[in-house]
Amino acid sequence: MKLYGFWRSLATYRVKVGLALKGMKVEDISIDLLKGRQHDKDYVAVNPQAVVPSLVLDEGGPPLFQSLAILEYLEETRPLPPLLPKDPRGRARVRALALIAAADGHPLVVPRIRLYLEKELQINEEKRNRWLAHWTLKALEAMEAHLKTEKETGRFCHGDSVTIADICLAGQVIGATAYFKCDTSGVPTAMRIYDECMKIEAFERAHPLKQPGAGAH
Ligand SMILES: N[C@@H](CCC(=O)N[C@@H](CS)C(=O)NCC(=O)O)C(=O)O
Repeated sequence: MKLYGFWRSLATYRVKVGLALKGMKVEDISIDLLKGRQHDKDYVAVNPQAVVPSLVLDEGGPPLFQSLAILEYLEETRPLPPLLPKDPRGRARVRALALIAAADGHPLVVPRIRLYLEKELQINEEKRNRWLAHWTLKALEAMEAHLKTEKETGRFCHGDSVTIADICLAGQVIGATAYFKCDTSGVPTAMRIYDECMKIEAFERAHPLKQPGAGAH
């Protein structure tokens, strides 16, 4: 399999963690988002949305896209270890927590949004940075509100084993801490769970700042 991604990409991080947890190996292909390579003709042929990640399967066929859809595909094709609980209600909770990060928080800080704020709306760097930190923390606070009160929260977001919610939470915390320097003191449960995740090799080794080329820009 080939994974088109980028060291800094949190959506790529989600897929890398999922693949590692499932014990699957991929060839990494870097699409340099900071140089705008996602818009190259060759890559747009892979992913017409011009975003990473995209996963090309060994069996061929069109590449998979959207990190959560890819994680669900991995779950369905390689059920062990499970990344979703068995009960429908638990699955709904895990997916909902994951979506707070992946659908509500993360999309507000991706390169195309940042570029639009800068070039089209002429928003200066100081204000852009406030935007990035604000929306990143908002999503974490929304997750925290569930995690700190709901009895389903355990060592991880849902019980004592890793789920897709933890993968998305970890990416969101990386955005908050490694990129946007958010004050995370108000999200202690999220941070505790993040620390638990980082004890697991799949989470730790996929960390964006540990990828080849990290920090090169
Ligand atoms: N919802 C998508 C997000 C994909 C996405 O926006 N990826 C970012 C990197 S994390 C990207 O490629 N951005 C390119 C751009 O904004 O131009 C997913 O989860 O896969």
